[in-house]
Amino acid sequence: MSGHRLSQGARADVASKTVDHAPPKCESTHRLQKLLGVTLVSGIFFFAVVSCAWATARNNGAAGYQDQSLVFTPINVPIGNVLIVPTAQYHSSIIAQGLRRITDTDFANLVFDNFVLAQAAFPSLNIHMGQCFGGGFIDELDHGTADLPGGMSNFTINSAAAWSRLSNGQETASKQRNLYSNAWWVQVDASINNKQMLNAYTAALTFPLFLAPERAKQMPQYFSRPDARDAAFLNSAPGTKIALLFVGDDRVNVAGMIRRGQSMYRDALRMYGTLINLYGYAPNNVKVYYHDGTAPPGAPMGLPIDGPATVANFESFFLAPPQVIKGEDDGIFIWISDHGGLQLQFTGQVGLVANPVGMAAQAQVDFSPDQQFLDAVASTEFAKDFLGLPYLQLDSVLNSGGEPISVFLNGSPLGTVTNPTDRLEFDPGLLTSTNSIRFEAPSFSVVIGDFSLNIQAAMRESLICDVDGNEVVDRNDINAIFAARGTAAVADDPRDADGDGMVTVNDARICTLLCANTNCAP
Ligand SMILES: [Ca+2]
Ligand SMILES: [Ca+2]
Ligand SMILES: [Ca+2]
Repeated sequence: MSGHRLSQGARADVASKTVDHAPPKCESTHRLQKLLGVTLVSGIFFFAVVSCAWATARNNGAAGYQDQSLVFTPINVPIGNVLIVPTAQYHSSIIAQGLRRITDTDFANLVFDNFVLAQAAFPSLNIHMGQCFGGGFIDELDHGTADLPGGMSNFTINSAAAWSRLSNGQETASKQRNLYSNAWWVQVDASINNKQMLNAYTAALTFPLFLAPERAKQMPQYFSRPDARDAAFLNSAPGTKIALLFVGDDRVNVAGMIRRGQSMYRDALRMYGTLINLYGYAPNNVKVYYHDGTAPPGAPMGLPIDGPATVANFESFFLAPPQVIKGEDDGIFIWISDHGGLQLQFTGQVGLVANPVGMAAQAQVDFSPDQQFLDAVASTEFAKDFLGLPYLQLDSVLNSGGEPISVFLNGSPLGTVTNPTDRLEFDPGLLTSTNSIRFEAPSFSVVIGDFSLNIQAAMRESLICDVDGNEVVDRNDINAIFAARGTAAVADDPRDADGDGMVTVNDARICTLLCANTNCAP
């Protein structure tokens, strides 16, 4: 069963009528939503959103952003001693070095605790999320977290992909780039366009090299509050300006082989140059954390890397910023070019119960994920893009005896865990529209706390224009497109670069721009 979702048109109307400028207190309403799960009627959702709305918030222009927090799954516990009723919610994350997660909630709390609650007035914040699933970072900033119910008041965020969608890129020789990040950078690079925030987002959507089929798959997202922020530039704050460029991992999965890439390094290099040369950021005020701290072999020089992209270095930008942030005159820019992760996070406490003599103690949790999450885990398009297999992680557990806990997904054993951070990988094909997770341990002293199902994307190379599939766009591909001109495109047709359903001369023209070598030489 899919989750309930409020129509975004209704939401925009509500926001425009609201006049309250104070951060509304809505965390308790969100808890209520979570607890009520699928039994919640749409009228209550409507009320909850009204109570959380800020004046003049903008969602993707008129289209609305895809709100990850309004997606819920029904949870049942047919076996077990329910101490705290389990609920489930989707979260997006940044994947730092060591494949560690920085979740959307972690991120929002770092911003709230260090840059909002610590100041007399809100500084301004501009965020670019280039990674997969990045749209899932919007809802925490919009609705708030337990640390700051109601969210913050002075920010823009744009993401390359909606919360359940991948962000794609290209590793073709000398053309390494993340498709949306590159399109957005072109817009904010003052030597070309010098775009305001909403304009940059809108123009990036139709940038010729951010091809229509990719645009439709990725569904870039935008949100600002108040909508006066739409007119902001990257340097619009008159006071101190600091920036974080963070690339958690720069590898690419090509035909199941994980290898070092350059696309995100080059993205970071371009963005850094624009901040320094065109928007007047002081080099010392721009922190760059990239992959393992070293530039990829063969890449151009010039990116001053401050260290590896670890969780600790990410946090250090907020805990000890390069220059002190004092208030509303100051501006913060956070830019992520990364892989991105997606979690289905279960929160609650279920005790194992004793079974007949001689059998292990058990608990079982049944759930039905949203179709968007299933697609992200299980579809053939997504499966080849993983940095690793999906995994189950026990995020908290009461296990005073250190007992081995065996975990089963739909009857298949995933393995045994004893420590809360142990990961159990699973075949994505195991997950279906209705699932059960069973925990077994020798005794019934074990209590299962929070756990999560996780996927981590690797950057996928765009297949557009590479007709013969040799990972290079060259004249052989262009000739094949030209030869097929006037015919109908098939599904995911690499020859249909503009996505209009036909193979035409225009597709050949676009693909010529993507050739790796001069004159499209092979
Ligand atoms: Ca989220
Ligand atoms: Ca080719
Ligand atoms: Ca076409």
